[in-house]
Amino acid sequence: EVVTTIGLGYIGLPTATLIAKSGILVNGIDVNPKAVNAVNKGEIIIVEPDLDVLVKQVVEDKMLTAYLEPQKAEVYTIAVPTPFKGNFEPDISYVLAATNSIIPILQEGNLVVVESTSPVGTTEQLKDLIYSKRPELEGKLFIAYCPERVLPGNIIYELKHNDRVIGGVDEQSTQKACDFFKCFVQGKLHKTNSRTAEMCKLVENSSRDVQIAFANELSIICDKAGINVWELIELANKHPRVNILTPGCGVGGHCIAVDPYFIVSDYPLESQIIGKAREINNYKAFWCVEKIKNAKLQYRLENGRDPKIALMGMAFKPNIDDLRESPAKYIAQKVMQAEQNGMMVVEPNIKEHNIFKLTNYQEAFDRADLVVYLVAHDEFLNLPKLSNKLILDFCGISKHQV
Ligand code: SAJ
Repeated sequence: EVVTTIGLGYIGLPTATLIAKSGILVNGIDVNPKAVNAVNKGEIIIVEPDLDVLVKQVVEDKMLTAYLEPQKAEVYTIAVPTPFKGNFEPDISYVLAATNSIIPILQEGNLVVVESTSPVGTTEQLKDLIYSKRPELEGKLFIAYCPERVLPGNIIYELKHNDRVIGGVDEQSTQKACDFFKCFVQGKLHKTNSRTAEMCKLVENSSRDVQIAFANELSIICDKAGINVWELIELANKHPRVNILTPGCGVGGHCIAVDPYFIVSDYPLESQIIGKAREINNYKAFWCVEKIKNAKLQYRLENGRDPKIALMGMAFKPNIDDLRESPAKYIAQKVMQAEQNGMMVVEPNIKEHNIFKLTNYQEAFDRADLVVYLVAHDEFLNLPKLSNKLILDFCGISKHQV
């Protein structure tokens, strides 16, 4: 059996690598020549623990080869991005383009699996597209949706061990896709139809978004009520059936801050909580900017000069180097607009940045009058909890009241 994987990004490359590692020959396809050349040299252009060693190994063993153009295979997997357009509508043009690119080479009995996060109905739409262009294949292909659920930073482990939801456009497709995933996934495989599988992926991330919005809303309420939200959540979580997540400076990344819009845009009237959670999580970053401005004013009133501000953390979550859709970066940009000189930006997980001059975290802390914790990186846990500095803790480092 030969597999062709379309898309060699954060999901496609680890997936291709793992399939190859299980002894199946894999063609990895990407429109980006840089990605293709890197893979063929056994290198990677994304940051993910353990991936580099595995890629090198399967490429050297000639089990994985990258190409710009799709290659014939028995199984095709599609793992390309689905961003949203300006009006928050999902943009499935990459999935359509990937499908169009394999249509001419499809053969009877082939399996096509979509892994990209997609609005409900996308897999059926792809089925119609394929059969409209290759009517002689109607009913002779297997087409399924199987979303990816891995956590960036832990992809290789989760790819192998997470349970998977597999939804075909018909029962035979579901079964065929299950047989394929069995080859390299150790987690349980759960069978359903394609629409349920599509909705399941969107709901998983929306559920987390809603729960984080609850924590973020609490942090804003507690600020007004003069209650320390960190203490409050710790206490409430002592209840056996309460499990409140951690407030932060907003929700970032390319999944949780994006996927709920795929439900809202198709079901705007029905998705009240999901839509509101997005608003709250977006508002939280804006609220943090206002808090920083107010703290600065307060400092000026009390000290007759502006404070030196240290913004601690820029990534979209702790202990990673990924700045995509990062609320901390948004906050830094907003604060910088008002504050060019007295501001230091810290991100221990990256060496340099094109907009911000980065300062070492210890040095920034020592020099700052106002310390703003934006991301709970491990490094910051070692900094003094008590000091004469003004502290704004948006992510629970010092557990100061915000
Ligand atoms: N966050 C909080 N408070 C919390 C937890 C998270 O503010 O208590 C923030 C983070 O700082 C970050 C954002 O939420 O800005 C998202 O981080 P995350 O760790 O919750 O999730 P991602 O985006 O790295 O990965 C998610 C995962 N989905 C779920 O946990 C339901 C992952 O399993 C998915 O595969 C991934 O989205 C994806 O690709 O869809």
